[in-house]
Amino acid sequence: RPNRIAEALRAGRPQIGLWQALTSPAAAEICAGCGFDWLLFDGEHAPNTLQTLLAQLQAVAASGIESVARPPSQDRAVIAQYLDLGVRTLLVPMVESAAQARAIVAATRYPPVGTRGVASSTSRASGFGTAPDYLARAHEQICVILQIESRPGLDAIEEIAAVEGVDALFIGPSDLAASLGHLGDPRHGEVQAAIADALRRIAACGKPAGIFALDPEDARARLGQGVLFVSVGTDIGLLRAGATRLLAQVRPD
Ligand code: 3PY
Repeated sequence: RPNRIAEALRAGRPQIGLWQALTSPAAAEICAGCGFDWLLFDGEHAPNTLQTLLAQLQAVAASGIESVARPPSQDRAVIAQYLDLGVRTLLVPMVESAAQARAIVAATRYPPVGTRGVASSTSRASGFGTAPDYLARAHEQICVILQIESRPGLDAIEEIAAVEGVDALFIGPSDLAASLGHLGDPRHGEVQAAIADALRRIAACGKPAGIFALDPEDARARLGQGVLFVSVGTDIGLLRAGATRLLAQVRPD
């Protein structure tokens, strides 16, 4: 099955997604039926284990939605575990140099091109060893999206974008704000100016860009600017907003 995110990014088609941080297979299954292009399972800032990640991948498999996962780090062993579980699109945090980008891409490719360890019948990705051409063709279905979310990352955009196998660059506004001296204030003018400059430079490199939108208006604006991979909210945010609104509608003042 081709990776529809990779195909869409190459074709310039926007991909709108939702961040899953509850680590709940039921929440993922519900959100998978809502029409988003992708769901992201967050291993960096949500309490996911490999087991909860697997359960969520299984819960959404029947829906056909594309799953994205963010590993907690750039560790090659963790990336291999995510790929073996069947994650095909990776969002890798805090990339700050071409050397890091090369190592991440290498972690997603089998030797001699890369460094990914070979699992056989133990890997869900290969249909537990039943997909005969998995080893030869895995790289065709893997989409590598790297996060630019620090001042060194901004400085290295061109060299990171030039690394073969990098499919898109994704701005993390919260970490970027922190790195630029505006912790907790991603809407600060200096942060927003840095994001605008970063998006222009990513486009000039001919790479698709992604971003974690701050609200629906921000998401629409980013899509209008040609940002293709846009996260528009989180399962936690939706639950909190819905529950708060419901109570306000029925509790007497
Ligand atoms: C950030 O905003 O820093 C992110 O990584 C998205 O959650």
